[in-house]
Amino acid sequence: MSRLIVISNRVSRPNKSGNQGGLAVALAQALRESRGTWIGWSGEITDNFTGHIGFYEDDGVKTATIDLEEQDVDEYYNGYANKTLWPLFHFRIDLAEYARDFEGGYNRVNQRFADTTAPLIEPEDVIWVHDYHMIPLGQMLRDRGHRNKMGFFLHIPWPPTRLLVSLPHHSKLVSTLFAYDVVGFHTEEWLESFRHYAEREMGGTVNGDFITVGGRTIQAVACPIGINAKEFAEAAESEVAQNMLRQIRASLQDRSMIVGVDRLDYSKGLEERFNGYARFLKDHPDQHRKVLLTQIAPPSRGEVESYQQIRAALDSLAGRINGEYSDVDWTPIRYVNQGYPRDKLAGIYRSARIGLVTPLRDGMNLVAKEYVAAQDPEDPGVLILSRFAGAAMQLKDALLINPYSPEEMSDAILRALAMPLDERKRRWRAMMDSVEKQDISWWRQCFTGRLMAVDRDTARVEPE
Ligand code: GDG
Repeated sequence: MSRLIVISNRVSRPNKSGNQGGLAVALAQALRESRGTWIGWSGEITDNFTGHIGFYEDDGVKTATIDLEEQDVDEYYNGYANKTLWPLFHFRIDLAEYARDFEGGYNRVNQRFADTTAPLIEPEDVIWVHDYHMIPLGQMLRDRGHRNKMGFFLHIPWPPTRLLVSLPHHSKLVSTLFAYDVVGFHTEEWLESFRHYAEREMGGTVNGDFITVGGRTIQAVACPIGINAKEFAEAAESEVAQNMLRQIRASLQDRSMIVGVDRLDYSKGLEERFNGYARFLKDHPDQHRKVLLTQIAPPSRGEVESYQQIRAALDSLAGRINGEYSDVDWTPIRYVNQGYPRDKLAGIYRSARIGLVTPLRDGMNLVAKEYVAAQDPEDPGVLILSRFAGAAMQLKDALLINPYSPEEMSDAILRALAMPLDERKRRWRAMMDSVEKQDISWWRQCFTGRLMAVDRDTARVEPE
């Protein structure tokens, strides 16, 4: 078995928090089996970048991390990755900032990763690069002479060509993707947009999964990421989750709870969610006191201004809605800016009659799948899901809504609250089948299966 090298912005070390996400667990398993290494930024700042690598091995998983300079973090991470690419790839060109320094910093840090990683790579290693922070890395490794099998997976949407061309030097960035052998997306929609760009902007030709541009052929595939469904369902049965469930139920006093769980990010549609819920309260005074919304939203990317703004906007919106509708013994929104350990989170999902997942645009959205996996099969809740989440392609038995429409959200909440048990069970079973079948191991296999099968001698023409 070839050794797997995973490269992503951050690495997640097993057992450090005891609270790893599904992606980290899935990659850790593959790394353990192949005696591979996970490489990324340590999250630490250094005064002077030296290329020093911190090597660790936890629970059979090797990690190698580098520290970055403050300017690197400003320009590469907060800058190009999160002020330029993230908003643009989530269709928010109004929020995207184009600055030469950001692009320079992004390329510099990717070169730093290439320099650091290159000596660690053996000829037979298979390299798997993750996400928008690292798009040009594969090309930089090829420039250093590495002929390894290399794959890239994008965890966020691929935007329509008409939006992507607003990025200065877009073709320079996208052309670096053709250094990989396999490029993966969550859904056919994102894949289709990528193909469109390759054809229209690069003069490429598409032949099934293969795209050829300028003599280089790559495979572009859709592999929807999943969760560890079995483990999540077990977590919902755990003592910790059951205690959480009891604690929440006691506080609800027979009211139905709607739950939202999201990083505090404008792409998650939190303002629209609060407005949709407010619309429901306005439309249905008879439902007051019978329902409440618990929104868990741990802050993220707090150094980026648009994230400070969304936080302030939500603080004020939650306050306004609660001010307008609360009574002495009922508050319609419980707005919580802290995160919870996974077991507790599973209990929170399970205690909610409705999972409200309303991103304006989302590569996949794992919360939707976690909500499904955490339900009681005998009395499952209802998932209300934005049609603009990648997950909507698989979870067709959710109540699919347009998150921009407060009316649709209000109607869906009413419908979910009234939904009979047999319909809830039928919808849940269909969704759970999909979540169980296309779980996190399936996803890993979907991508690495393609990558491992690449024949480097025949599958593609080497760059000049
Ligand atoms: C990107 C893409 C794609 C959240 N709050 C807590 C907590 N979380 C966990 C959730 C879930 C994860 O964070 C969030 O995953 P999402 O998929 O919803 O969203 P992003 O963070 O934006 O992830 C997304 C994903 O990459 C994978 O490819 O699906 O489209 O944007 O697992 O549970 N976890 C804990 N406590 C919290 O309070 N423990």
